[in-house]
Amino acid sequence: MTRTPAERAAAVLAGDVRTAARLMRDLDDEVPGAAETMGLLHRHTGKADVVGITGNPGAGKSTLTDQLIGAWRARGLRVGVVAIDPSSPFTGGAILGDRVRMQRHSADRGVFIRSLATRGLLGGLSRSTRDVVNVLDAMGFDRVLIETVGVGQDEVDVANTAHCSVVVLVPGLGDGVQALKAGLLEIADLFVVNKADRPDADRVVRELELVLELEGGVRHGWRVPVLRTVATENRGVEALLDAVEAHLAHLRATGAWQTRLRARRQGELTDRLFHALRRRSEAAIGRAGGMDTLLDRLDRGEVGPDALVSELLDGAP
Ligand SMILES: Nc1nc2c(ncn2[C@@H]2O[C@H](COP(=O)(O)OP(=O)(O)OP(=O)(O)O)[C@@H](O)[C@H]2O)c(=O)[nH]1
Ligand SMILES: [Mg+2]
Repeated sequence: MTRTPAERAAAVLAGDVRTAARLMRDLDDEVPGAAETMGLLHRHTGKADVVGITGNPGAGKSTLTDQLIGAWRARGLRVGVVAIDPSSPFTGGAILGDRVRMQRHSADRGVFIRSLATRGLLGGLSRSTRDVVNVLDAMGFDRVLIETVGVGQDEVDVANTAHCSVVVLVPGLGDGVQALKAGLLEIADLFVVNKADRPDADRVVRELELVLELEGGVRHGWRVPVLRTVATENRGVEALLDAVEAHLAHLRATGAWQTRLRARRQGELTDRLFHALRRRSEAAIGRAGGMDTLLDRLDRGEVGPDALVSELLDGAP
């Protein structure tokens, strides 16, 4: 049963979950026609509020995500989730864990959960993530949550994709100063100290508040709050949700919401451009007889590297 891109796009817009899931996979695998379908959907994006949730492995991000889904659903909002598994793409352990953890929402048509394995490829993760976010956005989900482990570039990419970035810390693992070191202060719109049932929680909150005070703690007129949650007991979740919603309202009131959407579009465009250029380069190298042939020509002094780049890329399809 092959359908045209227009038919698939229409099905996704009508909320057909299976077609959407299939499209996400096809985009990932660069199956012909998938990009065209996404092209048709793109003008239906730019409506959802995108929320990033990041933090150390085991900080409780998935448990918190699960509770946030429940809380948003209780307020009548539809929620899409992208859970990014940073571990090996082969084990899939964490993905399975997330599926089980968020299972209670599996029969709810107002919830769509998609897990992604990170890719070794340059920009692979952010491209897949952005695709999934865009499909969920086009489908009309009110909130799209991206769960990712706080590891370097990924969390920065997610921060650039999200309207609101929630950074989860836990007592014992790291303190406020550590957050500062990790560069998390620059990306956090909200801090959550999860596992607040543990003894050191108050100290972490105080330290973090101190660091925020020293650093100003106010970004674009928004005072970055520090909240406490016990995700496993659903404690503090309503307050967290209120804070996220307050931040989103602040963004809308100040026009920053559109600025962040534009930053997301820019990331998407440059990602795709670099990806396309990489593809083009690889194809050109192939047509020229492979890397060794090119290196031989350089060795013989026939041509310099810059001239070779021009030769390879100019006029290439
Ligand atoms: N005591 C306590 N345990 C918690 C709390 N929140 C989560 N946990 C537990 O911490 C463990 C990790 O929780 P996850 O939600 O899987 O954490 P995660 O950040 O999604 O982990 P990764 O996706 O593997 O990075 C689980 O055993 C949870 O039950 C909490 O508030 N208090
Ligand atoms: Mg998780």
